[in-house]
Amino acid sequence: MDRRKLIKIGALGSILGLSKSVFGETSNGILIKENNLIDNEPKKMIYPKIVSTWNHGMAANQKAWETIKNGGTALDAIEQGLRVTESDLTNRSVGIGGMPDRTGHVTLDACIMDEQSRCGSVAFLEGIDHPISVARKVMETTQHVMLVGKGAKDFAIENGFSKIKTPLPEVKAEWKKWLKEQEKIVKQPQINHENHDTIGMLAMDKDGNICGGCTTSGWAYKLHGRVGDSPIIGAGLFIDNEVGGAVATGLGEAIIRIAGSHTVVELMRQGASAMEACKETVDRIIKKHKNLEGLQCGFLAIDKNGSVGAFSVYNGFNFAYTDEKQHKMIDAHFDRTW
Ligand code: SD4
Repeated sequence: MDRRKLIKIGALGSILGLSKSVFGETSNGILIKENNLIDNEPKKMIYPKIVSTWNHGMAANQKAWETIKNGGTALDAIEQGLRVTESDLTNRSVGIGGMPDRTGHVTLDACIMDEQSRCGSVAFLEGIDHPISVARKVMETTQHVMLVGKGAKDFAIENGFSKIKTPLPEVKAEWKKWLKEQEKIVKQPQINHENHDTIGMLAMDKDGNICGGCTTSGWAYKLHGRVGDSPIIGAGLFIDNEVGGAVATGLGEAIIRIAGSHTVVELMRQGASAMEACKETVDRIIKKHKNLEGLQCGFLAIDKNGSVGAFSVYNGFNFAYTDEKQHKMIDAHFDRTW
């Protein structure tokens, strides 16, 4: 995006009274960029920082931060951080505690990408406790990017990952209850903002290198075989270390349709801030969908200068932010309210 267009958007934002909410700078200096519209000089905020989606990001960021502080790489931080969420058996949308598809199978999706644009991914993986680590193994030890289903599971077992029986008993009981309620009526699976809880994480190290990861059990009661955006490089996650990184959460089908995370990164390449890129990508989703009922999607991004932005279709999306001085939740900006 060129300077003239930014100024145009800035002026429009002011007319609409959006300048503070969309382009303003927060007290912690995370979001940008009204000033940059004038001086066009992005602020450098390069120091280690971790961001991740939703409340469960706090515990994950904590571990990721410790990993970096103990000499780990940004990639180690991503893996270790996301493993915390995957290990939480009370989490119904990430890892083996996740909700099953409509046939009772818990199928997990995850991917990881580093500062050299190396990436690994697993999808439709069943009964393995750490999909993010399997994704890293795919990236580091194979010639491939993505393994799915039985092949991914066999690969995990060959590489020493342990098998876990899923669904967990309490999850199975919930699924059985759901099945009963359905009483053979074939409905579209419902998605709402309460069960949008995939974790996507971005980490920047002290040299400004960016890595990212994403892990989920996906849409509860999805059709058997459904894979969302989360394991798809360019949809659920994209990193280009020259430009920045982005992760997505929400209705995967809508995110895939516009190659969401890749779109965010490409907009940053054209000069948009992390915040502007997330907003414009959400705008694109809104434009492509006639019916936005229940269609929540959110993007979280970090640009090469270390600026962070997050934007969602509806209110309610938030993210965990961690650096040397702060460890806290921040609400994303949004287009509309529920
Ligand atoms: C999916 N994007 O499988 C995931 C779900 C999600 O927060 O992000 N929930 O479509």
